[in-house]
Amino acid sequence: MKVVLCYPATLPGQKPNYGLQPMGILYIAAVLDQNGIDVEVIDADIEGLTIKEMVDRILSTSPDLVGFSIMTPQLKSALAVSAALKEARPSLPIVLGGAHICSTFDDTFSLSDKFDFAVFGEGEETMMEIVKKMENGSFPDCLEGVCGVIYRNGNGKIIKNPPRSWITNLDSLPSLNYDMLDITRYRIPTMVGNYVIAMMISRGCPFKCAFCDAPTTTGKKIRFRSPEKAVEDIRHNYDKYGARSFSFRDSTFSANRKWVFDFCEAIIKSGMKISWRCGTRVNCVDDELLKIMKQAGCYTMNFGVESGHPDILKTLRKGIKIKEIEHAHDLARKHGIRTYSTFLVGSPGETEETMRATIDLAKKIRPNLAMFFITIAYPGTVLYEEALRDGLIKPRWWVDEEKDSDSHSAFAKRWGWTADGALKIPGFDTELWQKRATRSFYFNPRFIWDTIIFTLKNPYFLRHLFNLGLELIPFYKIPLPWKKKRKEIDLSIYSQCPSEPTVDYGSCEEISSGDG
Ligand code: B12
Ligand code: SF4
Repeated sequence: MKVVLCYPATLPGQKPNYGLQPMGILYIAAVLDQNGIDVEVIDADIEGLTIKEMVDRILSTSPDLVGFSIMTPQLKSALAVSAALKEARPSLPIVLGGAHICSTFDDTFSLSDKFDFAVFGEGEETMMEIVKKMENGSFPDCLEGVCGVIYRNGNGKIIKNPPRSWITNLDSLPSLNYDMLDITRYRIPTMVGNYVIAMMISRGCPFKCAFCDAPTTTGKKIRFRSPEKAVEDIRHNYDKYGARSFSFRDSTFSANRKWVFDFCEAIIKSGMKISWRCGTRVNCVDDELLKIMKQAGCYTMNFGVESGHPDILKTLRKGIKIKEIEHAHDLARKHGIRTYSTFLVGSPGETEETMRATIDLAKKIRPNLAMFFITIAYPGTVLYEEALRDGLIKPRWWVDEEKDSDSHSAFAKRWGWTADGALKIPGFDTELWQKRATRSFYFNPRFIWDTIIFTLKNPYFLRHLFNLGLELIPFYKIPLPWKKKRKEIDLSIYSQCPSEPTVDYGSCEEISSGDG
């Protein structure tokens, strides 16, 4: 049986300069491969494939089962490709999985009948069980009772099976095989080296930030791969590909202090000279911890600052104080760890005054890079429920949102810079303030000076500056006579389906019920 797993292009036909390996499908592929199943992975996003190219590429592999991994912005692209695949091969089974499905469950069935089933929660064990059952039984009956699956049965009824328990022992998972992709394509502006390897060493997040989907999609209880296994994985990539640059995408990398110490000690002991990036909370770091992280190769740290105003931090349930934000940045600077800090613009209650506080704080803490993202209420978050209740968003805004690939650069779309799904805050212009904050931070003489000095010492950074410039300057808006407006996806991909939309996405508890 041949399984093809695809990470669809967010903006079909637009190739990004930056990106990371899609780990969700790489994990599923690793488990299938370990069990002798013929599996192929296609990252259509990094390749910037068009809808037609995605369809052709998938069909050329003669698959028996096709799976798409989607975050909310990739839904339409996945449904458009599915519709075209079904037209070419009506009996080809298609499955959806990923963060969007983990937070909306059966909702997508009410938008399209061009896919057969969806997997919510972790996909490794579920996909393995499905593939075995498909090899021995008739489809879709074989999906009956498989935990973590939602499917349309022979009578067209949508059946939601019980959730699957989270995988408690992450050491039971095989290492990822990056050979399934061309690793040299992957890089990010915050890291050194020609390419970077993405890894996820823990899963889950115990915190409760109102805007974040991580606890919903990966569980509220944090689970770890052991430091030994994690270092073994790094060693494998270090020896096999000569990889020196790693991006750890764990939700809160330093949530467990002891684990970080053990991990850093194991890296130091291994003698590997690597650079890595991780993301964490400002109140999950301290002097001693940052010291050992730096010794182990921590190069950049992403702090979720979100706002410079205590009221907004409170509304967002961030659970951090302004003092802690300042202290964490001071400590990182002391240890020579670069900081990349992320802020939100247009949260509930946002005003010009709260935004000024955010801009002032951003300049005061002097991160090496900063991003001002527009606050988006993703399904499955507390923010979604509250914004809906307060009339700040439309229900299922991601369905109505017109995706016009000419109106945003791929970078803006992929890295959450766009206003699709922005909250409608009375009297506050979110896009204007996003631009203002960005300009104010990057045109600050102190930032320019710090960056010039850094670039002189680290000439590799020039390439990032050049690439970022290319991504951010809106060349795509220039109306060249030979350029056709690329509007591949329109709302006609939604077919009339028998099922009702799921208005209440349920709480995180629904999927966490299998939690240990
Ligand atoms: C890495 C990452 C990224 C990378 C993605 C690179 C890539 N090529 O994958 C980058 C930085 C580019 C990115 C961008 C964005 N991200 Co992001 N990202 C993450 C992060 C940190 C880890 C995701 C991951 O790789 N997990 C590891 C794998 C193993 O887990 P997984 O993906 O959940 O996959 C498992 C299951 O979902 C399932 N599964 C997944 N795919 C499939 C497919 C099939 C067929 C099946 C059966 C099962 C299945 O099985 C997998 C294994 O168990 C999560 C937060 C977190 N800590 O989880 C946010 C997260 C997924 N991102 C999120 C968001 C909002 C975004 C952005 C929209 C905006 C932004 N600023 O972050 C953009 C959109 C990108 C796009 N494609 O359009 C949200 C998702 C919200 C949603 N409803 O979709 C999350 C949860 C973070 C959050 N704060 O809420 N992101
Ligand atoms: S923002 Fe960070 S700390 Fe907060 S819930 Fe999400 S992953 Fe956890």
